[in-house]
Amino acid sequence: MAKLREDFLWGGAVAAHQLEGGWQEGGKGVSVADVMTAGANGVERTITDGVLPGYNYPNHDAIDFYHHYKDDVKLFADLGLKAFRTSIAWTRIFPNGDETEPNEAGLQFYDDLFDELLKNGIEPVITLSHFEMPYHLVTEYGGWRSRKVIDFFVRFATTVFKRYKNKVRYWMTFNEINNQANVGTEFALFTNSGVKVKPGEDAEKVMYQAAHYEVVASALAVQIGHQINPDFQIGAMIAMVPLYPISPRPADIFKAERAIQTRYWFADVQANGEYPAWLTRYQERAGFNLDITLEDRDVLKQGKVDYIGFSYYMSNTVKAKDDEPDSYKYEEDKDIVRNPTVEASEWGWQIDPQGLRYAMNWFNDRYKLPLFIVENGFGAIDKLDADGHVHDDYRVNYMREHIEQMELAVDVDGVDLIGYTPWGFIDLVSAGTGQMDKRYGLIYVDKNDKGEGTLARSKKDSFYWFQNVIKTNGEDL
Ligand code: P53
Repeated sequence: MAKLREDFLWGGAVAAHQLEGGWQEGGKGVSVADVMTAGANGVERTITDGVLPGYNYPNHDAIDFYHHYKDDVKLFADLGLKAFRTSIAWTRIFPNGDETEPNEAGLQFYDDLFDELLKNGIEPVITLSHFEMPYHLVTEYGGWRSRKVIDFFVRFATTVFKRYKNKVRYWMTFNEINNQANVGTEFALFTNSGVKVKPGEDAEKVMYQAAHYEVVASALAVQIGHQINPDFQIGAMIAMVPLYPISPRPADIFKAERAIQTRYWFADVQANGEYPAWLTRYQERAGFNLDITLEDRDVLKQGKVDYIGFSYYMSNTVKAKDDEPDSYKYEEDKDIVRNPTVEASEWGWQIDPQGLRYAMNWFNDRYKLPLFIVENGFGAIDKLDADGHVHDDYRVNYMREHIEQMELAVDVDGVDLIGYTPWGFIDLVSAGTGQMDKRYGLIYVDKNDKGEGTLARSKKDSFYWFQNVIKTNGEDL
């Protein structure tokens, strides 16, 4: 089967704050990830007011990639990776976010890392903002509530586009920009936008404003990036969780449609260059009175993305309330119901390989842009055998079934796919829970939730399996 592109980017994905550590090395500033404590399965992470004594902040040291990257890149080359997706920690380049001059030590770190990757035949794929904006921008400007942050982001983007214009070709602006559609929990708005909702505030209104400034900033970055290097491919990055109706009842079907619109309008704006009609009406009717200017609308039109990067882990299912308002409002924390036809992981993430093929067709029909699967994977508690090895057949099964569906979407459905970079292919800190023991890796890292361990790296069974998948360009699964 397969029929993937000859230059298909088999890779692996991580984010700076989840693996680098070195939170104060090389002049790095404090990021939003640095003020989030370790949670647990079912226990949310706490967002503290700055870095306080007595708390466990797992991102501070993470897996210390900052000091291990040379050896780690050798392992990545051994795995056969053609691409390595990471982010540039904004706080290494602009420690507070609002400086006018960048921090040279931070820029040099990524020069060294990218050189090491390229020397090993691995192409860096870069996310500009992956849940790690400078914390100073939160305390001084309220995060993306402020229009000023557009300028700070654009300065950051311009700086790294110029510096790495001959080393990086594939970029993404904001990681999972659409997570914040879920305004019912504090996690997404804080990690996406550095926004804390105040008592009495309408979280939805705050989200729509912050997200608007982000899509404008993203469109500006696309325009500027193309001026700096016309070969740049600059993508959106969307957390794709297909939303199915629980039944064929028309109200459930329409509820699912509204849920999809609510979660994916971000991609509509980034790919089509304009807001969808339903959302403009929704915002007007709600009386949000947002700061969206004619000039902004023009920027959006001129800054459409080149491709859609997306993560895919699971699907969800929704059910209409008995008394839906005319707007058919979708509230992610309330409207999701268990899908009885699929299994779920220990964290309740519903396993649905076919949903990946569905998602690829959906994106393709809607945007007609190349796709890039920049995250997929299975979080699990791994057990070491007597010899210290991890036999993770459950992870191999998950990846095999997803890659099969991915190949059907390419081969049978004609989707144009750039690459596949499984998430956390080296164990790292979980974004959602701050755990180390929720592992996605093909490479094991000896560190546990308490922070104990030697940090030694070792290959799991899935490493050897994926090595062969890459070697055969997806023919041998
Ligand atoms: P963790 C929610 C739903 C889907 C993807 O997630 C998500 C989240 C946020 O938790 O995040 C992405 O570590 C994200 C990564 C993250 C990965 O998925 O919570 O881009 O930073 O680590 C897996 O298990």
